[in-house]
Amino acid sequence: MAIERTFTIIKPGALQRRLVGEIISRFETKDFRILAMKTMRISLEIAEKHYSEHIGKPFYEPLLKYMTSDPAVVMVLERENAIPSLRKLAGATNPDSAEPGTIRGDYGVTTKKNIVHASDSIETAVREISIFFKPEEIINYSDSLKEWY
Ligand code: 3AN
Repeated sequence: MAIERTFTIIKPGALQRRLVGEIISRFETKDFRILAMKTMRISLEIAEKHYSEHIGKPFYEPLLKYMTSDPAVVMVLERENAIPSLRKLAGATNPDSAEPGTIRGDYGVTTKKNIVHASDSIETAVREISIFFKPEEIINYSDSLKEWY
C-alpha cells in the first residue's frame, strides 16, 4: 500500500459546534499524521475553485454561502491509503445514510453541513491541497512513532 496525502476541511458548522478536537482526534486515532493545518475564513474565490465540479447544481450557491460563512479548519493528512481511509472515516455524503461510527454518521445532520470534506482521488487531493496551501506550509516528516515508546 502506498503512502498518500489527502486533504480535509473541518467545515464551519463543526467549529461553531466545538467539534474540532473530537474530529482531529479521530484522524489521529486512525493513524493519520498532520502535515499542515490552519484555521481560515474561506474566500468566495477559493470556495468556487474548490467546488468547481458542482457549478450549476442546485446546492452549489447555498454550499458556497455556507462554506464562506464562518471559519473552517483545513488540513493535509498523510498515511497509507489516505484517500480511501479518510473517505471511509468521513462517511457517506448524506448524514442520514452515513454509518454510525463515521464522522458524518455521528455528527452530521444535513447534507450541506456534513461536518467534513475529504478528497476523493489522488488527483483531486493534489489539486485541493494546492488551492489551500503553499508548498512551504506543508511539513514533510517521516513516521518515527515506534521510537517514542
Ligand atoms: P462528498 O463531499 O461526499 O465528496 P460531493 O462532492 O458530491 O460529496 O459534494 C460536495 C459537497 O456538496 C458535500 N460535502 C455537501 O456539503 C454538498 N452537497 C452535495 N450534495 C448535496 C445536496 N444534495 N444537497 C446539499 N448539499 C450537497
